[in-house]
Amino acid sequence: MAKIALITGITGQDGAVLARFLLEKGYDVHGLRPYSAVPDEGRLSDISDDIHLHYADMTDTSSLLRLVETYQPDEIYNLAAMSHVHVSFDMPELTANVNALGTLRLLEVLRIMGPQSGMRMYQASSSEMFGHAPAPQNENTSFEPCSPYGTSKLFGYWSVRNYREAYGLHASNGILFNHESPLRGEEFVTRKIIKAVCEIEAGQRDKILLGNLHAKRDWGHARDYMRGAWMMLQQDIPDDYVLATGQARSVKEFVEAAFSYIGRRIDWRGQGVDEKGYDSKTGACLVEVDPALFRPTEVRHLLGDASRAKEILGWEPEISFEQLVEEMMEADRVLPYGQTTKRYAA
Ligand code: NAP
Ligand code: F7E
Repeated sequence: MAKIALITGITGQDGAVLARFLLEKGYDVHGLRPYSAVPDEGRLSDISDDIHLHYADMTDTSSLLRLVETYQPDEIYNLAAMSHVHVSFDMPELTANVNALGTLRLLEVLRIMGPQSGMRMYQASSSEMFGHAPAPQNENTSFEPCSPYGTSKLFGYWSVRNYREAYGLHASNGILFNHESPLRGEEFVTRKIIKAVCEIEAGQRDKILLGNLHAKRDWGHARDYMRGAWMMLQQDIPDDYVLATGQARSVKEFVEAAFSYIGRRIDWRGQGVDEKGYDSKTGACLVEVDPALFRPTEVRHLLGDASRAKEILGWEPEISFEQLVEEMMEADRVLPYGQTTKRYAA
């Protein structure tokens, strides 16, 4: 019989990637669909006939309980979150309600179902929990979160560990470093850069405005990371694992990689808010800093050490940084008649 998976956050980047991965493995995939006046199932449009979406919300315990009781999933992937770090400073209470209490609500549902139900849960924990902790970071690094998003995720992380110990639940934390894909939301820096570079190439805009150009992130591919999340739930013993590539690059380096794909080189001049990126051939200004995009506190350097996942799960990333940039550029590149070159298939 097909295994049943329930994905919270199925309409997000990771949910859409994981749903495709699980369908390929023969799972019966169910997803939680929060109510919104304008439902956005864009990322799921090509698999909408193959999955089951149900109205439920991480802030509504009874909706979660009803779903889990009705469909008795073998595996639950808790990916739902208010996931934008900058926005979390503007909406800290909502962030905590969805990310922290939402995880607790789901754990309570699993506690009610009991360990004998055999249900397994994956919790989408984040490298943002490391915050100011020096790089490289692994499972033994102390957490020093510096955003409402980071603190909310840390509550979820510790709740998973506590419920695992207290009630014998099979629940695991994946501490995932940044991972991207063509399905990444446009408000995150990689997709924002990629889209802007494609529009500059097509003559639809002149420049891109960015915040902190010097922050460093360990960027991997969502497909590799969702495979890793699934691998965690195939283990007999639940545990916590870092997934990362072990390579960090600055926002500037990501900008350079995206422009290099369309054959343009960037020369940087100036400092701080006056730092600008110029086309090395034409001298046109292509990148400027907008201080409104700075965060009140910023995680400067994330660099993951995933050796534990490699040793115990046998997980390693398969998609390189260059392949990631190429895939994102190909998906967003604008043809003269206004269509993208390729449709993304996960
Ligand atoms: P995402 O694209 O922002 O997706 C978040 C999902 O959560 C969306 O489906 C969203 O639904 C849903 N959601 C938000 N509030 C909800 C609520 N109250 N009830 C039910 N669903 C709700 O995020 P992602 O990049 O796929 O990330 C997936 C998870 O991994 C998140 O928990 C994120 O915090 C975590 N994470 C991500 C990364 C990364 O680099 N991508 C790294 C570490 C951890 P709508 O579409 O309707 O808004
Ligand atoms: O920012 C800098 C920004 O918003 C990356 C989420 O998936 O990964 C993600 O969080 C860096 C930061 O991702 C802009 O200040 C500069 O240093 O793409 P981001 P994030 O904050 O790292 C973690 C692991 C998660 O768990 C989160 O859910 O880029 N940056 N200029 C900018 N960032 C944005 N968004 N926009 C800019 O214009």
